[in-house]
Amino acid sequence: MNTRRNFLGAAAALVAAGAAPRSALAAAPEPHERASADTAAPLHPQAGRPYNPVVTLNGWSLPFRMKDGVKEFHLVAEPVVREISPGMTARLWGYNGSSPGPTIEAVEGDRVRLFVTNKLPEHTTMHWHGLILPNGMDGVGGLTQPQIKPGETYVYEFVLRKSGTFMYHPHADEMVQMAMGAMGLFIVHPKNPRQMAVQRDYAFLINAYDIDPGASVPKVNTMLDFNLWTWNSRAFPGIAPLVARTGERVRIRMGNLTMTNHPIHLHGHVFEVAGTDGGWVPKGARWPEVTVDIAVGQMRAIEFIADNPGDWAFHCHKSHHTMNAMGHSVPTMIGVQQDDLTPALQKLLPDYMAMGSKGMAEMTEMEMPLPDNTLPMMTGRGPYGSVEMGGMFSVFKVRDDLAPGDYRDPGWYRMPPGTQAHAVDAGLPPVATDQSEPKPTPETLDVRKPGHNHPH
Ligand SMILES: [Cu+2]
Repeated sequence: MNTRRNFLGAAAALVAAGAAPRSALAAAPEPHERASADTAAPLHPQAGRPYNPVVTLNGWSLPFRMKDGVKEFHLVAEPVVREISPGMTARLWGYNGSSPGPTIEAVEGDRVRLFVTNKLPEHTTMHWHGLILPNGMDGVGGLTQPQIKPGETYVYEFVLRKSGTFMYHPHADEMVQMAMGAMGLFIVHPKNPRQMAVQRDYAFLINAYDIDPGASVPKVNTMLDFNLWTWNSRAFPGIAPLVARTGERVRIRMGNLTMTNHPIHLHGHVFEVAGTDGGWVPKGARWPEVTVDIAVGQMRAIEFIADNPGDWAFHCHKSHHTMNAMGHSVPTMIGVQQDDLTPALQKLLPDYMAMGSKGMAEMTEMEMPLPDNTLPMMTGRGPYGSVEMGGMFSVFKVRDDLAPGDYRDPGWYRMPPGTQAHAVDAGLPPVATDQSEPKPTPETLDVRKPGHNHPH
C-alpha cells in the first residue's frame, strides 16, 4: 500500500548518491576539437545558469550540453601537435586537439558529468585539482578508481560546491603525462554573476617542457632543468598579449603545473591576490603586491584596476624563465678576449661565432643558424628593437580607446611627448666597456648613440 512512496524515496536516494541510471550515461556528448593556439573569444553559456566567461590565453573553453539538468562535457586524452611559438611545434599529450586541454567552465551549484575517453598509448585517469567532491570522483588511479585503459571512456559526476580557479590533470603515470602537457583549467563561476564580477577575466596554466634543440618530443624524466618555460604551452613571442580598457577591473587566473615556483610580476600596476587554491580571499585579508609567487600545484587569481595606459611587461621574474631553449652549462665568457680563438675554432667548426664577451644581449642581433624546430633564446620585436625575452613573458596592453569586450591586439603604445626615457649628453669622460682592457681606447664613446660600441 505504500510501495509507490517507497519506490520514489529509493529513487530520490539513488539520485542524491550520484548513482544516475546507466542509460543516462551511455551516450557521451560530442567531443569538440580545436588545434589552433590563437586565443578563442569568450564562450558565453547557451544554457544553464548565466556567468561571465573567462578568456583562456592561447586557449579555448569546452562547449557543454545540458541533459536533464546536468552539464555534460567530453574530454578526449590524445597525442596533439602544439605550436609553442612560430617556428617551433612540439608533439605533446593533451585533450580535444590541444595542450593544455580546453578550459571547463561551470557554475557553483551545477551538477556536472564529465566523460573522459583515453586515446593515449597508455592508461590514464582524471584528477579534478582543488574541487571538493566525493572520494570516488577524485581520479587517483589505483587509489580511488582503476586506471582508464586505452580505448576506454570513464564518467565522473559531481556537484560543484564552491566557485574559484581549479585545474584538471591525470593522476596516472603523472610525471610523464604532465611533462607531456596533459592538463587543463577548470573554472567554477559564482552562482550570482554580479559577485566577483570583472570586465576582463584571463586564465592560463604555467607549464614547462624539456625539448632538445631540433627535437619535438619533451624529455619526460627531467626534474628541474627544463628549457621551455611556457604559459598554456606557449613561449614568448608566441604568448598573446592581455588587453584592457583604462579603468576596467581585470582578473588574471594562473595555475602552476610545473616542477618549480614562478614569481609572476606585472609592471605599472598594483594588484591583490583575490583567489587562491581554497577559494576567494576576503577583501579585508588582501594586501597590495606587484609580484605573486605561485608554488607548484597552486592557483592564484590576481585583481586590479587597469588604470595606467601603456604596454606593460608581464612575466615570471626568474630570469631563466624568460629565455627559450638554452644550455645552462654554457661557460660565462664575460671579460674573455676571444679574437685570437675564433679563427682557430672556425677551422674546426666553420659556423662557430665568438659570443658572450660583453654579456649575452648580442645574441639577439646575430643571425645565428639554429637547428630546425628551435626557438631563439631571447627574441620578440618591440617598437624599439629586440625585447630580448622568451618563455614566460607577455605584454599587458592598457588603452583608453579600447572597446569593451574587444580582445584584439591594439598594436604598440604611443607614449605622450615628454614621458619617455631618452639618451642625453651627460658631459662625462669616455667610458671603456671592454672589460678585458680596462683602459679608454682610441675609439671614444658617444653616449648619445646607443649601440655605438657594438661591432656590427
Ligand atoms: Cu618562472
